This record gives sequence, C-alpha cells and structure tokens, in this order.
Amino acid sequence: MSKILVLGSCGQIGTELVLALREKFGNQTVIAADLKEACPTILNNGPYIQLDALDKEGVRSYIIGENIKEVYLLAALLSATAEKNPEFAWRLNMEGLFTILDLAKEGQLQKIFWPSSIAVFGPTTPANQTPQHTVMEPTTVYGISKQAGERWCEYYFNKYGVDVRSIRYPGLISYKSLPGGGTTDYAVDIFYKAKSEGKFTCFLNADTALPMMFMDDAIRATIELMEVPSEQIKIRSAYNLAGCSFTPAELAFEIKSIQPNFEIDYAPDFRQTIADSWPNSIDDSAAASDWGWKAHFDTKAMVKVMLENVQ
Ligand code: NAD
Ligand code: AKB
Repeated sequence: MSKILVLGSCGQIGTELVLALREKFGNQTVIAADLKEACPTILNNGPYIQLDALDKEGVRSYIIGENIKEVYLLAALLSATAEKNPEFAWRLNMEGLFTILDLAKEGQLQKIFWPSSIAVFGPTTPANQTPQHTVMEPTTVYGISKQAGERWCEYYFNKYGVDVRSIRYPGLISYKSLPGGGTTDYAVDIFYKAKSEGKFTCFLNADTALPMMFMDDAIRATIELMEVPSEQIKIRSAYNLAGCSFTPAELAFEIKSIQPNFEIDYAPDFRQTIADSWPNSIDDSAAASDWGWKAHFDTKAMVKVMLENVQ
C-alpha cells in the first residue's frame, strides 16, 4: 500500500479524515501533516509531521522522499477568516494547490483530493436546489479562491491527465473537532452553547437557510469519491453535495425538541452578508448518478447525534 499524506490534518475535516483513512488503510500508511508543531492527541495513533503548505520545496522533498502517492490537501483559510486577510487567503488557498498539482503532473503523485465549497456560488446563482452547472459569481475571497481552484483542477486533468477529485462541501457539522473560521460555524457552536449554557446568540438571522452536512457523511463521501474508478468521474472541477439544509430557527426548533429549555436569539454580524450570497440548498444529482452518492443524515438525525456527543 503506497503512502497517503493529509496536509492540513489538524482541522475540522482533517482530524476525522485521518482517523477514517487510518482505519481503512492502516495507521502507518496515513501521514498527518499540519503547520502546528505538536500532533493533537487524537491523531497520536500514526505518523505526524509539521509541514507548511506554503513551503513549496519542503512539501516537494517530503512527498518525493517518502514516496507518497496520494495527497488530501486541506490547508486553507475559510470564509470568515479569509475576509479579514484577503491577500494571505488567496496565497494560501492557491499556492499549496499548485505545488500538489505540479507534483502530480510530474508523475510523483497518482491521486489528489482537494476540497471546494458551496462558497463558489454567489448572489446571482439560483439559491434553491442550486444546480451542478450554473452561474458562479462568488463575492468572497474564499469563494473566488475555491472557484479558481476548481478551474485549475479541471485544467490539470484535461491538459496533463492529473487524477484530481473534488467536492463542494456544504457547512460541516462535527463533534470530534472544532470548525476553523467559517460562516457555517454557528451550526456547531450552537450545540456547545446549548449543552453548557442552554442558550445561544446566533451571528446569522433566524431565516438564513444554508446547505449543511454531518461530518460522517462528508468523510464517507470523500473516501467513496477517491475509490471510484477514474473513468466514472465525469466532473473534474468539483461535485455538488447535499446533506441537510436548514435555517438557524429550524435548527433551534430541532434542538428544543430534545432540550425544551434551549433558547436562541440573533445578532447578525459581517458573516450575514457572506451567508446571504450562498445557496439555500444544493442539487447533488450528478454525484448521485456518477458515483452513487447518498446522504445518510437529515437534520433530526444530526441534531440527536450532536447533542449526545458534544462535551
Ligand atoms: P480548518 O481551518 O478546520 O483546518 C485547516 C487546517 O489547515 C488547520 O489545522 C491549520 O492548522 C492547517 N493549516 C493552515 N495553514 C497551513 C499551512 N500553511 N500548512 C499546513 N497546514 C496549514 O479547515 P477545515 O474545515 O478542516 O477545512 C479543510 C478544507 O475543506 C479547506 O480547504 C476548506 O476550505 C474546505 N471546506 C471546509 C468546509 C467546512 O465546513 N469545514 C466546507 C467546505 C470546504
Ligand atoms: C465556511 O463557512 O467558510 C465553510 C464552507 C461552507 O466552505 N464551512
């Protein structure tokens, strides 16, 4: 079994992805890598290396030296953090991708996973059941970087045959690791506050619908997409993926049905404008027909698992 590198492994997705990949392929096969000096305890069951995605030569020599054949590139700034530092967000979100795409172009890597986001869509995109192919005019630096990344992935596939695969993740909801600075983070924070204080002040309005997904579905989708035979993958930019879509008020209603004393109020901030530019719900029929994707968790099931597991 050739080695797999997860770069940006200490974040919300990386933590759970490394654990799932190690379970499937063996602990020593999957190397976790991140800018952070110390490996989080949860990833102590396998190899860890401190690696900066912006250190092109460092990344190249590590991948070639260790004979790594598959990379999951997760290092990025998310939507809310990126708006505070647009130049750096653009640099981080693009440069690391080129380093990995070029390694694959040279034949050093066999397969790449690079995540896109619902942030590729913008205010002129049809908001309900957003189609796979539609108007895309993102208004955030994060969305612009993801859209450009998608174009480059498709270009490297068409021109150089690079086997790159991608998903437009919705907002991800998890309890094993915390979110890292996105607009959808409220849908995780709400569970911690519900458990610790019984109330939550939401930074989005009550009626702001956004596409969301429970982390188990997202990890399963990622691994399923990476296992599909190459010729079955018709979309080399990124696949739309739907889990469950809801507003903060609808999420609060589901929490109240299990925890009746829960209270919510609303104090929208700069993230409201970002959320308003994104879809309400996603049409993922292309992923369903190309590689059999189907979500398992609806909002009710996700809320139950979150309330049972959030510490
Ligand atoms: P996160 O912020 O939780 O984690 C990112 C990780 O990358 C962190 O551990 C950070 O330390 C690391 N990192 C940052 N700069 C680095 C560098 N220069 N070198 C190495 N590591 C570095 O993010 P996440 O939520 O896990 O997202 C991972 C990817 O998935 C990102 O590309 C993100 O855009 C995408 N995505 C996430 C979501 C979501 O809801 N979480 C949704 C859509 C897309
Ligand atoms: C964010 O809110 O920035 C992310 C995303 C949907 O890409 N969760």
